[in-house]
Amino acid sequence: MTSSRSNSLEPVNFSNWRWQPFLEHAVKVLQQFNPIAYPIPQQFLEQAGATGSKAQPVAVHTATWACQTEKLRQVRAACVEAGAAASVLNLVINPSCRYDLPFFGADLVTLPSGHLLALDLQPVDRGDPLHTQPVWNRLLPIFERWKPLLPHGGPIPTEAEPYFSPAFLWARLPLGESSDELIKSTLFDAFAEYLNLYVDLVREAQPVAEERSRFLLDGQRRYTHYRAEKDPARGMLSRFHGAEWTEAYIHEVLFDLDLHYPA
Ligand code: DBV
Repeated sequence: MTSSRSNSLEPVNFSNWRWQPFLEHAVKVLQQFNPIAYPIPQQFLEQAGATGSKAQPVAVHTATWACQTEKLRQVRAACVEAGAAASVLNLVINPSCRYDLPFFGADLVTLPSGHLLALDLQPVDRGDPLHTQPVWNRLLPIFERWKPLLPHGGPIPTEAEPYFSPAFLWARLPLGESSDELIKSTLFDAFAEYLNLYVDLVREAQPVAEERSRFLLDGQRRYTHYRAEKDPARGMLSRFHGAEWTEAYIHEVLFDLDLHYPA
């Protein structure tokens, strides 16, 4: 359980949360960019709920960590802790459209049915080699080293393909001690390497011209609309916190680009 959080830069701190070291690592690595808090309404900074049965309710806590920097429009982590029912870290780094950068996306999900692990530097416009090649040339060798160490997660919808890179690291693991080990060692190291490359790209990025920036914004919109529309967490979050809270969380916090760049 968190003590009451007053702003989005305060680290989320659930006791015994599987993903705590991952979030803490990301927060630490981002310090070099002098982040400031990203405004998050109190009901989304932390929210308590319940799942399970009336007779045996399971407490649920959902919290948001978020920051912004000159080159990163919004960095946000959706954190869910619900004991055996669910444990999630969904981290998305949304770059400013003034910089030719991909998104960083991590979806680390533990459910009673197993672990679902997704890591990628996701393109803003997959069809533009000027945007993708400089990233993929550096990301693919990293992907090739980790891919054989994690069991593949199976097919993803073809309509989702434009939003992923060919270095999408995607795994499903059963619950159990050997998966716990794999997550703590292999997955953590893969996460750190993907993030490390992303941070290098951010450091190197130079502002783009106005026209390029409009092109990048268009791609960011397509990605954001897709993620908001297809958010796989919608069902789970609605069970935990209600449909109204969940829709507001998705559109006003998790995928909020349109609020800041109205069409
Ligand atoms: N996913 C989110 C947010 C979550 C979240 C904001 C707050 O975008 C959790 C939580 N993802 C979440 C949950 C599930 C998934 C599944 C709870 C399980 C849904 C269920 O089984 O009920 C990657 N995540 C998935 C799936 C994919 C991804 C492909 C499986 C979808 C399916 O089986 O229908 N999400 C996808 C992805 C990124 C991402 C690649 C970025 C790297 O964030």
